[in-house]
Amino acid sequence: MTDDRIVRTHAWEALDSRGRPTVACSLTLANGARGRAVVPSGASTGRHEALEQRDGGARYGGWGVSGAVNAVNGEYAELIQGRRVSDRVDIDAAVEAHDGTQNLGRFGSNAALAVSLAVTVAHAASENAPLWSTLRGPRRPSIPMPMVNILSGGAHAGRAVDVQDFLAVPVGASSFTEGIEQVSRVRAACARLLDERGGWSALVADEGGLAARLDSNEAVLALLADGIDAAGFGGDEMAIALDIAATQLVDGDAIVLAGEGDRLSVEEWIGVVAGWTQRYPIVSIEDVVGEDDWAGSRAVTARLSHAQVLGDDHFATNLERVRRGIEEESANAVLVKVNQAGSVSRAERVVFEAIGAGFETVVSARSGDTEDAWLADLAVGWGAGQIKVGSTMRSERTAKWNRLLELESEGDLPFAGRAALAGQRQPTRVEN
Ligand code: 2PG
Ligand code: MG
Repeated sequence: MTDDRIVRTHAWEALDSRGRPTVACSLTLANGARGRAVVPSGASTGRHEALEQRDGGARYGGWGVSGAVNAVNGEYAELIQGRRVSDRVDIDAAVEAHDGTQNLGRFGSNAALAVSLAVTVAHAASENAPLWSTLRGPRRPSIPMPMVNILSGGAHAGRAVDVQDFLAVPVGASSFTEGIEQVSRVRAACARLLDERGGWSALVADEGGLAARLDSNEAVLALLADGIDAAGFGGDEMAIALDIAATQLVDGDAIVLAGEGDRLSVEEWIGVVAGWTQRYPIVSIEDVVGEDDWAGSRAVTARLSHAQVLGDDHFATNLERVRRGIEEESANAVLVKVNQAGSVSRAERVVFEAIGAGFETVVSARSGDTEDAWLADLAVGWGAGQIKVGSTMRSERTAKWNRLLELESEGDLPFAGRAALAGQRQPTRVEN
């Protein structure tokens, strides 16, 4: 084995797709290999996520990360100097121990993750192997099924409507390449319909989707279903996924739909969402109730288990929460975000645990993301089955799609296909 010890660590403040600072890190190894990675950041962040460090003060409106960058260049550079990147799990553990807090908030999860990602990338470079092939997963590597944002509301679109993400899933596609082409036709059809219905398709939300300023959540859902029809697809070819991001809608015991002037009990709200799943070809639904509403989450899973019931803020890529969710059946799938976990190996453990228990996994980008494409390789290498990155435009989104297109074009990896979704049902649209 060539000498894969770390000889130089260098971090700097870069910008994410929202123009906010984020941590970037580059490592150089004794054998000359390098690894470089940039960390993403969310908008609708959960309470149980690992904690980013932000500077506060006047620079960048308080969003600066110079403190986290200094931690990497100081504390962490010293800690990892001379360590072998092939011991990446041990390096993650050493960084976590050095921070000493569960949420990595002392030096910042953005600092810890920058190191973890750069080590993972440097390891692949040192092996002269593609990143995906150097990862360990519970299943064989595969090209994931994409879940693609078409219309946005919530925290990603100035609360145009309450529901955060309206996504298309190309369930009939026989390859990733075919699926992305099909979804891009759906987006174009939805853009035309949005203009006809009083929206403005030139307004693009945080993840490259259409900012959906319509009268109600259901009006947006209906627009997506109509766009799928207009693009020529049936419900068995192109299905819908929703991310409600309901933690953002919780007020005490109620769910508040500000756009519609409605205040509902959790039970009433679950009834509304269940109605949608009957009228529209919805195959996956994320964070229907608040992140800590375990009883509500169990009720959602019991009622909607014909679909994939996905926990994002609810699990926060946290092993303990995922274990409890498996035990209590508070979902049947886990959204996996490495920056919620704070390290690649923590996220990896969540993927193992979830798949081992018969849950499915969706590897996800953040609303604040970058041109870096490591996420695509993580999803492939872990055999996660599904990936959610945003829409089919804006380079921080297409960087990941483009990496998957590249990997599929090489011809060695199978496409996970619709079998990757939990809670399989035949999606159909019911006319009222
Ligand atoms: C989500 C993500 C990505 P954010 O809620 O699933 O869409 O959003 O990164 O803002 O948490
Ligand atoms: Mg979410």
